[in-house]
Amino acid sequence: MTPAPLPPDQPPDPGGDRVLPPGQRHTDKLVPMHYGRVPRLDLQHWALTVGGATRDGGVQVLDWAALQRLPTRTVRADLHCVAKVSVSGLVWTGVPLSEVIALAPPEPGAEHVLLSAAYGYSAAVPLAELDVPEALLATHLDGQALTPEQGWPARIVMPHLYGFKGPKWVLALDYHHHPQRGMWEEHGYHPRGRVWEQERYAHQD
Ligand SMILES: Nc1nc2c(c(=O)[nH]1)N[C@H]1C(S)=C(S)[C@@H](COP(=O)(O)O)O[C@H]1N2
Ligand SMILES: [Mo]
Repeated sequence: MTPAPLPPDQPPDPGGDRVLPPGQRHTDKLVPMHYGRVPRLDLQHWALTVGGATRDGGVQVLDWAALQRLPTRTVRADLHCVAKVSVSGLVWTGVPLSEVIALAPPEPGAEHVLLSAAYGYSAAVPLAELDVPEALLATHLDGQALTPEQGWPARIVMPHLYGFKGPKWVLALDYHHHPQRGMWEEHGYHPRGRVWEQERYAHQD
Protein backbone atom coordinates (compact mmCIF):
# COMPACT_ATOMS: atom_id res chain seq x y z
CA MET A 1 0.00 0.00 0.00
CA THR A 2 1.40 3.38 -0.96
CA PRO A 3 0.51 5.95 1.64
CA ALA A 4 -1.13 9.08 0.34
CA PRO A 5 0.82 12.26 0.94
CA LEU A 6 -0.47 14.47 3.72
CA PRO A 7 -3.13 16.73 2.23
CA PRO A 8 -1.96 20.34 2.57
CA ASP A 9 -5.30 21.55 3.85
CA GLN A 10 -5.48 19.12 6.74
CA PRO A 11 -5.43 20.83 10.09
CA PRO A 12 -3.15 19.35 12.74
CA ASP A 13 -4.51 17.48 15.69
CA PRO A 14 -6.07 19.89 18.19
CA GLY A 15 -3.14 21.45 19.96
CA GLY A 16 -0.81 20.46 17.15
CA ASP A 17 2.89 20.36 17.86
CA ARG A 18 2.90 23.01 20.53
CA VAL A 19 0.01 22.87 22.96
CA LEU A 20 -0.24 19.65 24.90
CA PRO A 21 -3.36 18.33 26.58
CA PRO A 22 -3.51 18.91 30.34
CA GLY A 23 -1.10 16.87 32.42
CA GLN A 24 1.10 15.78 29.49
CA ARG A 25 4.78 16.48 28.82
CA HIS A 26 6.71 16.16 25.59
CA THR A 27 9.04 13.39 24.72
CA ASP A 28 11.13 13.66 21.57
CA LYS A 29 10.56 10.48 19.74
CA LEU A 30 8.30 7.52 19.72
CA VAL A 31 9.67 5.10 22.27
CA PRO A 32 7.86 1.79 21.84
CA MET A 33 5.75 1.14 24.92
CA HIS A 34 4.09 -2.22 25.36
CA TYR A 35 3.80 -5.26 27.53
CA GLY A 36 5.79 -8.31 26.66
CA ARG A 37 7.69 -9.23 23.57
CA VAL A 38 7.15 -8.04 20.04
CA PRO A 39 5.01 -10.70 18.36
CA ARG A 40 6.18 -12.29 15.13
CA LEU A 41 3.29 -11.98 12.73
CA ASP A 42 3.25 -12.73 9.04
CA LEU A 43 1.05 -11.33 6.32
CA GLN A 44 -0.03 -14.74 5.07
CA HIS A 45 -1.76 -15.43 8.34
CA TRP A 46 -2.59 -11.95 9.56
CA ALA A 47 -6.20 -10.76 9.45
CA LEU A 48 -8.45 -8.42 11.35
CA THR A 49 -11.63 -10.25 12.26
CA VAL A 50 -14.72 -8.15 12.86
CA GLY A 51 -17.21 -10.07 14.93
CA GLY A 52 -19.32 -10.15 18.05
CA ALA A 53 -22.75 -8.53 17.66
CA THR A 54 -22.58 -7.88 13.92
CA ARG A 55 -25.75 -6.98 12.03
CA ASP A 56 -25.74 -10.16 9.96
CA GLY A 57 -24.47 -12.33 12.79
CA GLY A 58 -21.37 -13.26 10.82
CA VAL A 59 -17.67 -12.65 11.19
CA GLN A 60 -15.90 -10.55 8.60
CA VAL A 61 -12.29 -11.57 8.04
CA LEU A 62 -10.30 -8.70 6.64
CA ASP A 63 -7.02 -10.15 5.45
CA TRP A 64 -4.07 -8.20 4.09
CA ALA A 65 -5.26 -8.47 0.47
CA ALA A 66 -8.75 -7.23 1.40
CA LEU A 67 -7.22 -4.35 3.32
CA GLN A 68 -5.34 -3.18 0.21
CA ARG A 69 -8.65 -2.69 -1.61
CA LEU A 70 -9.98 -0.20 0.93
CA PRO A 71 -9.42 3.55 0.77
CA THR A 72 -6.73 5.07 2.96
CA ARG A 73 -6.35 8.29 4.81
CA THR A 74 -3.39 10.10 6.29
CA VAL A 75 -3.75 11.82 9.64
CA ARG A 76 -1.22 13.97 11.47
CA ALA A 77 -1.60 13.49 15.19
CA ASP A 78 0.12 13.46 18.55
CA LEU A 79 0.31 10.28 20.63
CA HIS A 80 -0.58 10.75 24.27
CA CYS A 81 0.26 8.03 26.74
CA VAL A 82 -1.90 7.96 29.86
CA ALA A 83 1.38 7.72 31.79
CA LYS A 84 1.75 11.41 30.81
CA VAL A 85 4.23 11.52 27.95
CA SER A 86 3.29 12.74 24.48
CA VAL A 87 4.95 12.48 21.10
CA SER A 88 4.07 15.19 18.62
CA GLY A 89 3.38 15.31 14.93
CA LEU A 90 3.18 11.67 13.95
CA VAL A 91 1.82 11.06 10.48
CA TRP A 92 -0.24 7.90 10.32
CA THR A 93 -1.68 6.30 7.18
CA GLY A 94 -4.25 3.55 7.12
CA VAL A 95 -7.80 2.53 6.44
CA PRO A 96 -10.38 4.64 8.28
CA LEU A 97 -12.12 2.52 10.89
CA SER A 98 -15.41 3.90 9.56
CA GLU A 99 -14.71 1.86 6.38
CA VAL A 100 -14.13 -1.26 8.43
CA ILE A 101 -17.35 -0.67 10.36
CA ALA A 102 -19.24 -0.11 7.10
CA LEU A 103 -18.04 -3.49 5.80
CA ALA A 104 -19.27 -5.32 8.87
CA PRO A 105 -21.69 -3.10 10.75
CA PRO A 106 -22.91 -3.82 14.28
CA GLU A 107 -26.35 -4.89 15.30
CA PRO A 108 -28.55 -1.96 16.36
CA GLY A 109 -27.78 -1.19 20.00
CA ALA A 110 -24.34 -2.79 19.97
CA GLU A 111 -22.48 0.37 20.87
CA HIS A 112 -19.36 -0.99 22.54
CA VAL A 113 -16.22 -2.43 21.05
CA LEU A 114 -13.41 -4.61 22.33
CA LEU A 115 -10.19 -4.40 20.32
CA SER A 116 -7.83 -7.33 20.72
CA ALA A 117 -4.24 -7.85 19.76
CA ALA A 118 -1.56 -10.50 19.74
CA TYR A 119 -0.55 -11.87 23.17
CA GLY A 120 -3.88 -10.98 24.75
CA TYR A 121 -3.66 -7.19 24.78
CA SER A 122 -7.09 -5.61 24.56
CA ALA A 123 -8.77 -2.23 24.83
CA ALA A 124 -12.43 -1.32 25.30
CA VAL A 125 -13.90 1.68 23.56
CA PRO A 126 -17.36 3.07 22.83
CA LEU A 127 -18.20 2.54 19.14
CA ALA A 128 -18.79 6.29 18.70
CA GLU A 129 -15.09 6.99 19.45
CA LEU A 130 -14.03 4.62 16.69
CA ASP A 131 -16.45 5.86 14.07
CA VAL A 132 -14.78 9.24 13.52
CA PRO A 133 -12.86 10.24 10.38
CA GLU A 134 -9.41 10.37 12.01
CA ALA A 135 -9.62 6.92 13.61
CA LEU A 136 -7.50 4.49 11.58
CA LEU A 137 -6.43 0.94 11.16
CA ALA A 138 -2.92 2.28 10.58
CA THR A 139 -0.29 0.48 8.52
CA HIS A 140 2.22 3.30 8.02
CA LEU A 141 3.96 5.85 10.19
CA ASP A 142 5.63 8.85 8.57
CA GLY A 143 5.24 7.21 5.17
CA GLN A 144 6.97 3.95 6.13
CA ALA A 145 5.42 0.58 6.91
CA LEU A 146 5.18 0.13 10.68
CA THR A 147 8.17 -1.57 12.23
CA PRO A 148 7.54 -4.71 14.30
CA GLU A 149 7.92 -2.62 17.49
CA GLN A 150 5.43 -0.08 16.18
CA GLY A 151 2.75 -2.72 15.68
CA TRP A 152 3.29 -4.17 12.21
CA PRO A 153 1.30 -4.98 10.22
CA ALA A 154 -1.47 -2.82 11.65
CA ARG A 155 -2.45 -0.92 14.75
CA ILE A 156 -5.42 1.10 15.86
CA VAL A 157 -4.92 4.86 16.00
CA MET A 158 -7.52 7.11 17.63
CA PRO A 159 -5.71 10.42 18.15
CA HIS A 160 -8.30 11.87 20.52
CA LEU A 161 -7.93 8.96 22.97
CA TYR A 162 -5.00 7.94 25.17
CA GLY A 163 -2.54 5.56 23.58
CA PHE A 164 -3.65 2.53 25.55
CA LYS A 165 -6.91 2.49 23.55
CA GLY A 166 -4.97 1.75 20.37
CA PRO A 167 -3.66 -1.82 20.18
CA LYS A 168 -0.57 -2.51 18.15
CA TRP A 169 -0.59 -5.88 16.31
CA VAL A 170 -4.37 -5.70 16.29
CA LEU A 171 -6.25 -8.87 15.39
CA ALA A 172 -9.91 -8.40 16.28
CA LEU A 173 -12.69 -5.88 16.62
CA ASP A 174 -15.78 -7.20 18.39
CA TYR A 175 -19.08 -5.43 18.92
CA HIS A 176 -20.89 -5.73 22.22
CA HIS A 177 -24.16 -4.58 23.73
CA HIS A 178 -22.52 -3.75 27.04
CA PRO A 179 -19.25 -2.02 27.94
CA GLN A 180 -16.29 -4.39 28.03
CA ARG A 181 -13.02 -4.21 29.91
CA GLY A 182 -9.67 -4.55 28.22
CA MET A 183 -6.29 -4.80 29.87
CA TRP A 184 -6.14 -1.24 31.16
CA GLU A 185 -9.84 -0.85 31.90
CA GLU A 186 -9.53 -3.96 34.06
CA HIS A 187 -7.04 -1.97 36.16
CA GLY A 188 -9.26 1.06 36.64
CA TYR A 189 -8.48 3.06 33.55
CA HIS A 190 -11.18 5.06 31.85
CA PRO A 191 -13.81 3.38 29.64
CA ARG A 192 -13.57 6.19 27.06
CA GLY A 193 -10.15 7.77 27.57
CA ARG A 194 -10.50 11.13 25.83
CA VAL A 195 -7.22 13.02 26.09
CA TRP A 196 -8.49 16.59 26.11
CA GLU A 197 -11.02 15.78 28.85
CA GLN A 198 -8.24 13.98 30.82
CA GLU A 199 -10.26 10.80 31.08
CA ARG A 200 -7.53 8.72 32.71
CA TYR A 201 -9.29 6.73 35.42
CA ALA A 202 -12.74 5.19 35.63
CA HIS A 203 -13.36 6.55 39.15
CA GLN A 204 -13.40 10.07 37.72
CA ASP A 205 -16.93 9.40 36.39
N1 LIG B 1 -0.50 -4.74 21.65
C1 LIG B 1 -0.23 -3.66 22.40
N2 LIG B 1 -0.62 -2.45 21.95
C2 LIG B 1 -0.36 -1.34 22.67
C3 LIG B 1 0.29 -1.42 23.92
C4 LIG B 1 0.68 -2.73 24.39
O1 LIG B 1 1.24 -2.90 25.47
N3 LIG B 1 0.42 -3.81 23.59
N4 LIG B 1 0.53 -0.28 24.66
C5 LIG B 1 -0.35 0.85 24.35
C6 LIG B 1 0.09 2.09 24.98
S1 LIG B 1 -0.18 2.22 26.64
C7 LIG B 1 0.60 3.13 24.27
S2 LIG B 1 0.94 4.60 24.99
C8 LIG B 1 0.95 2.97 22.84
C9 LIG B 1 2.41 3.25 22.64
O2 LIG B 1 2.72 3.22 21.28
P1 LIG B 1 4.26 3.09 20.86
O3 LIG B 1 4.77 1.82 21.45
O4 LIG B 1 4.25 3.07 19.36
O5 LIG B 1 4.99 4.27 21.42
O6 LIG B 1 0.67 1.67 22.35
C10 LIG B 1 -0.52 1.09 22.85
N5 LIG B 1 -0.76 -0.14 22.17
MO1 LIG C 1 0.49 4.32 27.24
